[in-house]
Amino acid sequence: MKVVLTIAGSDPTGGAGLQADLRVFRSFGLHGLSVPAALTVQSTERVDYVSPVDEDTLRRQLEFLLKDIRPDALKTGMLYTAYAVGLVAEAVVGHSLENLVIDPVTVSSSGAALMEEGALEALKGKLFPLSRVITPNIYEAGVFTGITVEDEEGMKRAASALREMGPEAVIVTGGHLKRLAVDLFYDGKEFLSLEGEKFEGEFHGTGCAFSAAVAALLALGESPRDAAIGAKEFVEEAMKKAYRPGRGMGLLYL
Ligand code: PXL
Repeated sequence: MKVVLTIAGSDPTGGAGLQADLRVFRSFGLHGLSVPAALTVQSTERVDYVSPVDEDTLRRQLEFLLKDIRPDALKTGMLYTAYAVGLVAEAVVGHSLENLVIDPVTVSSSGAALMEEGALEALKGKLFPLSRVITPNIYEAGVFTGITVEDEEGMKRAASALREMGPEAVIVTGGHLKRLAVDLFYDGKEFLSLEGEKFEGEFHGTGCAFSAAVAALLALGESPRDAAIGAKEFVEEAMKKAYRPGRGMGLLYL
């Protein structure tokens, strides 16, 4: 059985973070490994508090696990600290890990910071160059490039600038654009627009589920392009069956 690793934050609601990632991996028939980089205190309404996993514990989790099991792909989500970014980069290089997918999370849907000061710079400088695919949403694409993304033209300009930062392919997810849910794939050769259904209401964890599905499909040997197409379909199906277990945002059926 193929194996995928997530290094991400814990979300007690199960809607995002490593709890969601593990369910996505299983949906693709894969075994999931999970290393928490931060614990969040949150409900479906908001993130209340974040506690990073300390550097020594994080290093030990990665080293002890990776001495035993070699994942076929890995994804990062909420790493939170600059040292977590550095430790992941060391693990990827040290173990020659392939198929790194980066979900460059910045803030939660409710506006809470999911990365500490300095962590975004580290992500861009140390981890983007080691990645196969990065999956920013339009807001995150703007944070990393300084380009305000308001339409498909802006998505193309941001995707080109992001690709210069090192990843083999970039998928800018446009679910937060006003009219359409268009995602834009770019691998340096081809711009591919992936149009999807626009769903009403607020959902939690769509970015996590999308990047986890990309990682799962890369582990299964798909190309970044086919992984983008497959992951989009997967998330759309999960959104059709979304449910609302609490008082806040809807969660995907993963
Ligand atoms: O959706 C981004 C995200 C990622 N990871 C964790 C989160 C959130 C959003 O709240 O809590 C752990």
